[in-house]
Amino acid sequence: MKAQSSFLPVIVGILVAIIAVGVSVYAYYEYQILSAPSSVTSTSVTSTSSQIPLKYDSSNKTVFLTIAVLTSGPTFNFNGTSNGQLIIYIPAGWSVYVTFTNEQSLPHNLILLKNSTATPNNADVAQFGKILYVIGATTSNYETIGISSGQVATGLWGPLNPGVYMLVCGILGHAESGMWAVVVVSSNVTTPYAIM
Ligand SMILES: [Cu+2]
Repeated sequence: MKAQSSFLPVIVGILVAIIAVGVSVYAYYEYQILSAPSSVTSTSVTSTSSQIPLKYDSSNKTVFLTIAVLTSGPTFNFNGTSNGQLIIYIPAGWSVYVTFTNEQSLPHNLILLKNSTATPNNADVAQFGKILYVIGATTSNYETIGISSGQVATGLWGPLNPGVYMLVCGILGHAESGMWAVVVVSSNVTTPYAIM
């Protein structure tokens, strides 16, 4: 009995030591997680979550695309993006049903352009591409006319031939100020999606 009781403080001491080591290891990992650079985490999340599936109806080869000019972010934006950040991928020979909303009081329109330059280089979009479709204006008044203040306009574009196109606002200077996105029509695309 005497030998057993003298072991007790030793056992308690060992247990305390194990708990102390465990707590310090846990605290160290917590510290590592909390002090990890936030940019590392956000970069990996962005690169994996950037592919956005688009709604479509394969029976009539139509993609449903919603483009909104937002009041947040860059002034000259499509869905909050500017300067070609938004890239839309469409299967070859499919059509696109576009719903265009402008939440700003500043008027905007939406044009599908077969562009001849990589980026807009003129205030008039017709100077750097061929206007194929216009929503919110016409092919003759697109430089000044648009929709505004929550108005919605729709259009059906296509069927579209394979190629790279530009989505622009036709109002003078808007595309050059960043209001443009990219549309890629390709037989390599089977399911429509966008990245931004
Ligand atoms: Cu505009």
